[in-house]
Amino acid sequence: MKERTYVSTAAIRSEFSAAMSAMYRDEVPAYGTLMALVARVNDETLAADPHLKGRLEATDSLERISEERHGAIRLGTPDELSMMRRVFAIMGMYPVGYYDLSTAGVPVHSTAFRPVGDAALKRNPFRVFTSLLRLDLIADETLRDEAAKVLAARKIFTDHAIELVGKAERDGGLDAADAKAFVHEVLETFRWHDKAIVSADMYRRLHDAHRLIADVVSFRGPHINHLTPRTLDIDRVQALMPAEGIAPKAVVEGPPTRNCPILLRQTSFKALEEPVSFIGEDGTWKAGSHTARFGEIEQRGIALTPKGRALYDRLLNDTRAIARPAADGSNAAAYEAALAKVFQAFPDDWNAIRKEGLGYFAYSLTDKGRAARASGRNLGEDIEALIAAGHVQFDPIVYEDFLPVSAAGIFQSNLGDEATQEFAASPNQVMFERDLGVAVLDEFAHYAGIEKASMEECLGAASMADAAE
Ligand code: OOG
Ligand code: NI
Repeated sequence: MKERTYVSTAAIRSEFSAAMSAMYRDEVPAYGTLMALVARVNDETLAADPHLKGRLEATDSLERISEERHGAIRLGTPDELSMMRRVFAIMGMYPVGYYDLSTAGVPVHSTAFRPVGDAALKRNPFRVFTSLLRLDLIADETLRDEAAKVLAARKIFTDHAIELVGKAERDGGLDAADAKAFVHEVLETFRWHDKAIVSADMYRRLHDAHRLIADVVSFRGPHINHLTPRTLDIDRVQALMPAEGIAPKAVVEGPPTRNCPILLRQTSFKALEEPVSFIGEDGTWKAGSHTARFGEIEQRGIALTPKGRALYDRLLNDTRAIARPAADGSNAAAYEAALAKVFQAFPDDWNAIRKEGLGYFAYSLTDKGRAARASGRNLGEDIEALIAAGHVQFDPIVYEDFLPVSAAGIFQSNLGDEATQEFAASPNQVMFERDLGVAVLDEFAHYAGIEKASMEECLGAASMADAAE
């Protein structure tokens, strides 16, 4: 029997990410402008910092950066979420982390689908921040029922996409022709539709309950609402955006500017008001508009340990107790000053971060360490001694996930400036995981695993009895 050859999940993910980027650039030209700006700033940053360039090259991370992006979608029902999980699994993307946005006045909870494991991330780290609408947080029972009815009737996946998912699950993969069709069919789910599936009146009522509810319920599918390229210098891109005709939000979300970047910093530009039409009583279309799609950039830093993350969360809270960024940007300077001051308590030196157990690192032999090994010396297994002797180096492991306070800030900046709604904090990870169909993965365990594997490999290489290569 002829052996079937399947396309790797990573190759399908790369194809899909590229197809999505092309589609969004077509639909939202400002995204193309932002991509060009980010590419330019990344080139300039690398030219000015040969050490950074060298380390990115040595850790196989340089190539992925220009290709790197994340997107976001908002789903309406548990069925949509569990099917989306099966779709992403075919691209090697799994749900990592649980984000409760209800505390921030956004009636959703979320996870991020992304590749896990060092090799898959280096190949292509495409991620999708995926939210599920929480109708249970809508007070108006009639509206809640109407919305649920509209959502139950829509089909966000094409029949062929669903068939191909079943086939991939049964056979353990897709061949080249099926993989190509899969990318094409799944892309349809993320496409923008300018014809709503509700009337103007219903849209208005949904919108009045919460703008996000109108965005999720009123359309045929969960249009991709932004795609975010990764920059090596977010402050520089933020400063250059206005000259490109793009107005960024007032403050960058996340930690302040630092020598040693931690976690994730993000900024976005406001969602565009776009023409849509609503179903009229008599079957005619009624013109209107909808605001959902925006642009964002991000800079990624080191993944923090639970101890480092607790320190980050505490410092962010302390900052926000001094100044909470206003939607209109009026206190941006005061907020940034408070952020910089409070975060002085977070060490800004890689070795200090490492020694205090605040961040995750990948360990490897230096050239000097390799030369010593080649001459047959056993360098021992004392990691601190190896580092002190210059035989071992450590590189920060990149944070691949998201931050709930930042995500809320990004959501809010796109929900308009009307007073934000308050929901009682009601994280419900159990319900989310039931709807998803699996438990979400623990981000910390994942980074710890990458660190541990690098440490074992490095110590093994430093101390093997047989040094001959
Ligand atoms: C998602 C907002 C969160 C991020 O980068 O934190 C997000 C949304 O608006 O649907 O994308
Ligand atoms: Ni985003």
